[in-house]
Amino acid sequence: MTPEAATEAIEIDVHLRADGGVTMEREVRLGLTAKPKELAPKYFYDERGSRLFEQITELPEYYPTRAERQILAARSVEIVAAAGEPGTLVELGSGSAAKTRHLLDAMRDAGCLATYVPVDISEEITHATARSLVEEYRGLSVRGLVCDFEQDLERIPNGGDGRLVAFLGGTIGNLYPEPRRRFLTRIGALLEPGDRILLGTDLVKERSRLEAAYDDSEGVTAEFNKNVLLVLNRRLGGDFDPEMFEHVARYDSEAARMDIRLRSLAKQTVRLDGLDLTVRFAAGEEMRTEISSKFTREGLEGVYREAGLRPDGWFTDSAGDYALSLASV
Ligand code: SAH
Ligand code: AVI
Repeated sequence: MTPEAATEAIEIDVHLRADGGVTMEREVRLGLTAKPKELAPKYFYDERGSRLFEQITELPEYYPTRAERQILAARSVEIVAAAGEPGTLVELGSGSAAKTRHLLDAMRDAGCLATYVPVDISEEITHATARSLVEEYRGLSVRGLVCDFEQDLERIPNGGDGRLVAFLGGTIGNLYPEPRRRFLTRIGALLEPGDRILLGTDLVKERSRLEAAYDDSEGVTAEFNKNVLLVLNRRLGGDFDPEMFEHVARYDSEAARMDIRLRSLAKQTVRLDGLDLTVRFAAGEEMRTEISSKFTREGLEGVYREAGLRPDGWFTDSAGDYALSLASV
């Protein structure tokens, strides 16, 4: 494809700085002045953070990506048929869309593939993904959205030719229960009768495997976690020293979620000029940077019900580690 043709096939709207970064400033200030301190996981994903996540997906300990890929490789034809052979695939938190190719292949082979709508907060990876996909899928139109999907969900274009809304990777697990219910309810409002959501969820399993998946022996997840501090330094004029924090990944079996934190290695003071804020950390103080919820089939069915969605498809990998589920309105 010529560069001109590729440019015509791609349209990406960026809505990150529509509010001049005010949301980030407000959220980070609130998080750093709260007790205990907390940062939202969406701030991991600058260009380096997206690259580190890609490395995580290849780690021996991080099974979710492999499990989801296995399901998609085996069941995408069935999923696309169950979704009514949609013309548009919307993908929330699309990242590199590596596994998404299985769905796109199935849509192309069914003769319905027209439009792919990647929705991601990371601008660089969304552009790179769009460029690769228009090269790989002849005639594909990419209508991407770079935004916070929790804020800008309603900007997703209405395909008119049937939509499958994929939310893969287990990213739904990074939302707390109440925001998750609101988010799924809003997705439901976007769906027309016959459209489907396809949700990837990691399943409850033994602590040792979960904790290893989030604290790998090569230290990639630790780097990914600390990357949020570099993002704050760059975007909010901070002077965090990532070496002064250590990565903590614990499974909270009562809440059925991984609890990811950064622990301050000493008593220290951090300055964020962009917020005109000085933050004090005690030695050993922990700041949560992410949760990653794990589900059971029954629990997830309850989550769907609370959001007014009807589960109508359940697919797991051979080891039963991970599930893809379909739901409709
Ligand atoms: N779907 C891919 C990537 C998962 S990583 C996979 O399964 O491998 C999570 C992705 O969601 C990242 O690409 C990140 O940039 C994006 N993301 C995280 N929070 C987001 C938010 N609030 N709004 C939009 N995208 C977000
Ligand atoms: C993107 N999300 C589903 C990943 C997860 O497993 O919760 C992010 C991640 N955090 C640490 N490792 C991977």
